[in-house]
Amino acid sequence: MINVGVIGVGMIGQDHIRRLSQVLSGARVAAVSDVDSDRARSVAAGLPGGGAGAGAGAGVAVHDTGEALIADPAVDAVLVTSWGPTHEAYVLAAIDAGKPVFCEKPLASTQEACSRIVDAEVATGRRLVQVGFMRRYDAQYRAMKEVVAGGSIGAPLLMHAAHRNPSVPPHFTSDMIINDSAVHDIDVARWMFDEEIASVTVFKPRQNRKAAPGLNDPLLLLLRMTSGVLVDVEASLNASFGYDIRGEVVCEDGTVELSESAGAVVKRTGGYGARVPADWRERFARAFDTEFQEWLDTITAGLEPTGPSCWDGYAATVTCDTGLAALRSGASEPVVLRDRPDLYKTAATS
Ligand code: NAD
Ligand code: ISE
Repeated sequence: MINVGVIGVGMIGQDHIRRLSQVLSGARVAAVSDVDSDRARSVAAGLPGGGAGAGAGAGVAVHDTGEALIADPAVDAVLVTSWGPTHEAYVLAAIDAGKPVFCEKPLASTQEACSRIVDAEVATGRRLVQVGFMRRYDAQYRAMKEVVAGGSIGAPLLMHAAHRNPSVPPHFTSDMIINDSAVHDIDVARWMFDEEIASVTVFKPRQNRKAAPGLNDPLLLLLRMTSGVLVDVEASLNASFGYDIRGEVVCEDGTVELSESAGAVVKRTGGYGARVPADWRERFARAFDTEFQEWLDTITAGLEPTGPSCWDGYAATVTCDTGLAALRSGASEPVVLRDRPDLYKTAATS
């Protein structure tokens, strides 16, 4: 049984706590921490053994700081689900403590911070960190990658992708369309074709009337892979009708695409239809489950994580930064990465 400590118990933190405690096997939430201490206490109180103070036997400990949680000997592994700019300090502290750490995206919010994490992990000589790019665990994306890698429909030429959110909170900015939303599509492109992104161009279509003033919604990103494969990504924030994730890879002898729906398709007089997911929690629920079960299984076996690595987190953040530069310049901007350390020479398997 892996005792997991969770730092940041907001929306996704609570969703992951639910899956760790109620859906998956082999884990127990042993401790929580949040700058909002009332929220941390209330989340702990809702868990089996909850309500107890820090260090209290088999209860769920509530720590004042993330650092105290990481240092708690009762915590075997750390889950970081706090705001992006706070990730670096917690991931570095977990590496320093020699504890496996699962960090939600982004690994860190600047490329310099990601690079410091890469250096710290490389210095230990082994992987301790996994980054939360859950699309790699989605059954449809996995099937798509298998077809592309299998070569049965020839070499890939293009990928079309759409990432449509029904709506976003008022604090959402144009930059966040790239580094909070499209970062997933950037990771998918790198993983799908097992190669880096060479350049990014960003186009601004006509603005959606539902978008807040000044918000460039939607955006169209054009990613050129090092092999020349082109990936276009429509990133929309106010699709209204639901959370719609689309992907199609065009190869020399055929195409492969994500299915319309994972659920049942209903036909009735005059038409047919299926459910559109309400949000990312619904669309990727099974992917998150698989992501965490595989992470727990590797840790339990004493192995290094096989999922998205610090290198993947670093490359995604650098590519997002390049996208921000392209948004401002209107030109194609080159992605410039540091040398890939030997620890990450083999691509993550998930
Ligand atoms: P949220 O605002 O709902 O929750 C964040 C929580 O972290 C809050 O409770 C906040 O009080 C707490 N917090 C902030 N700073 C902290 C600190 N220094 N120490 C401890 N706690 C702190 O945000 P969210 O939507 O749950 O997002 C959290 C993270 O998860 C973000 O990095 C976000 O990008 C990521 N995320 C990933 C996905 C995905 O699809 N993989 C989806 C949503 C969010
Ligand atoms: C959110 O933070 C996520 O990571 C979701 O997967 C993404 O679809 C959404 O656009 C982001 O805001």
